[in-house]
Amino acid sequence: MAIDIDAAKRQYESDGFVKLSGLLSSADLDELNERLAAYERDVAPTLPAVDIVWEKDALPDGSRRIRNLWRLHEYSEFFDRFSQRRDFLELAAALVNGDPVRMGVETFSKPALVGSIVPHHQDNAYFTLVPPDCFSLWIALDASTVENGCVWYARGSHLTPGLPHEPSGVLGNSMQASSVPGGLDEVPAELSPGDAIAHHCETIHRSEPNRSAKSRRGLVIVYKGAHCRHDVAAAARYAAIRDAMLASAAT
Ligand SMILES: O=C(O)CCC(=O)C(=O)O
Repeated sequence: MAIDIDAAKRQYESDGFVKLSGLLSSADLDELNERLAAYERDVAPTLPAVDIVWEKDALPDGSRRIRNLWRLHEYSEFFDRFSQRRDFLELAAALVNGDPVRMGVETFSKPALVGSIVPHHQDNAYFTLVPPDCFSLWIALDASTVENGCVWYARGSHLTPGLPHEPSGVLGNSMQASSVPGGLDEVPAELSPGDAIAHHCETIHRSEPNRSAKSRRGLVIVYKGAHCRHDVAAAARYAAIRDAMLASAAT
């Protein structure tokens, strides 16, 4: 689908997120599903612990499912290329107000029965970028519904940036907002496979556990402006929380 960039930017700036229905063709989607299956089979077993997160709970047969994969572009030429498609970079240039840089490629899988919660957070608590000209393109690989734990976005919350965050105890999302403003206008992002949401890095969002029999997988590509810099103190605070979480997961 050709993206109407002007309309998307208007909605993104007012709400902090915008839905891009039918972003991927069914051929794109088939290829992504095949590549991801191959990645989980061939690459995942070789990844260092920092680049893969497993669901804490096991399935009834004792097997475990992957929750997150980080930095897929560093291990796969396909995901590196896919995430820098011309149409994605054109959208990114408009939303980051400058030259776009693809920052990361990751998955947020919420496996059937055992998919875990993502607590309220703003992504920039992790990214620590100044100015916060950065967004995530969350692409649905499965139908994403309230029942299987779709993402909920708080409309307009990107206009209250920089909420304090604290350790969450959740593997894969080491931080959560310490408190959230009252009266959030939360909207569930129900998506069909191939739809996507672009969300600003200061938009408060969260998702519920998946206790349903249907998996809910998202491929997430993060873009920032080349002009963004790190807030060094915020980056050090996040690194300390992340490292403590990794150390406790390893014990
Ligand atoms: O997929 C989810 O449930 C959460 C995604 C998320 O937090 C993100 O893309 O920043």
